[in-house]
Amino acid sequence: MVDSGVALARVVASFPLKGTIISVEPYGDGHINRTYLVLTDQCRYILQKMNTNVFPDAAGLMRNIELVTSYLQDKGEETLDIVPTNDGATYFKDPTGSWRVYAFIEHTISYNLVPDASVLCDAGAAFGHFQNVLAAFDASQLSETIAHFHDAPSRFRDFQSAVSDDSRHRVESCRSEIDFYMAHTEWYPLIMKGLALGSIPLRVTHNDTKLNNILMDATTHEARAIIDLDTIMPGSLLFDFGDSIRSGASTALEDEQDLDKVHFSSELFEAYARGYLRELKPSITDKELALLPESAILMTLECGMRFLADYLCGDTYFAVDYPQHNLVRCRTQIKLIQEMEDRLTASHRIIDEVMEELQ
Ligand code: ADP
Ligand code: GN1
Ligand code: MG
Repeated sequence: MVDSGVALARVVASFPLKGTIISVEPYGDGHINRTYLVLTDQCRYILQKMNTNVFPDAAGLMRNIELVTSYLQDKGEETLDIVPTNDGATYFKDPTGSWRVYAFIEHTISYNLVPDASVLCDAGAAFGHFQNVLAAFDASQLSETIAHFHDAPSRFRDFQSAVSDDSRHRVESCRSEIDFYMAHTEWYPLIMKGLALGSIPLRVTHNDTKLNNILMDATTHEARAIIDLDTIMPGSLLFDFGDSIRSGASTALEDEQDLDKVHFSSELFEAYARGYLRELKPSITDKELALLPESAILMTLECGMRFLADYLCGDTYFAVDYPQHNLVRCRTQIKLIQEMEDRLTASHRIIDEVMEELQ
């Protein structure tokens, strides 16, 4: 579904944008919000129709982003810059939806697929640094934008309901994928149990650390800004590490249909871990360190299960380009998980070696 030109013109006119509007075009590859690039004769902006199906409390969400971005700006970090509406609000609401505008972060590029290991090492360092900077942020100010976001046992219960409801009669088309997630139940409590017991510390985490949520400098390829701050909430560092490996240490796109091209790359895993641990070595706990390889498996399980549940429910959550899209995404995740499981011991060795190297 696209927004009409008339609706977009009215929305854009509600923000004090510099210059005359030249175009408003769909932009980027996010699965959640509807993102547009607004080009004027003076500069560019990002316009987003917030997904209020996913984030019902747009006001709370924008308040979080305002708090986090001003905190980051005070610390001298490059971050999202909210452009307030003509009335000074953080977003604009009309019958078509809830809309926000960010300054376009110029001369950057975001990757869906990592071009080489050094880029992933920089991404790891950037997310590690982000974690460090947020360590002093008072999380009690934040509202929970999505409840139970990385609660894998709760995700599994949703998945089981999607299977038993079978509302779109799709279960028969994905029996083996369903069986795969049913056979991995022992994994799901791993992080939530640690958080509940206190053996894994609760921190302020990004919670959506996939590769295209980081903007790299277009010339130097170094990380510039971490974006998509919609899910910053209390969580585990393992959520963030695991999700970055899920998306960054794959040799193919998340929706690659040819599974022969999809591999978990130990080289990329090592590169990300090296950058991440360079930043976090002083503050990561032994327990967190010991679970880094497992976190990649768990976060890939969780994401694949979410894709499959959405496929079974008729694709109401993630944006899709074709009817099997979520199933295709779920299959790439399964392939990655299988290879991560096969190489779990090697991944632990890599973490040990990286830590030794950093001594
Ligand atoms: P979603 O929640 O749907 O993933 P994002 O906020 O991640 O939406 O935005 C989608 C894409 O738009 C990003 O991956 C990035 O490429 C681009 N993008 C978002 N905000 C900016 C910005 N301020 N400057 C430049 N590019 C941006
Ligand atoms: C979504 O918003 P985006 O496209 O950066 C999703 C993540 C998934 C990811 C899978 C709020 O991320 O949790 O891991 O898709 N974000 C939300 O690609 O659900
Ligand atoms: Mg995104």
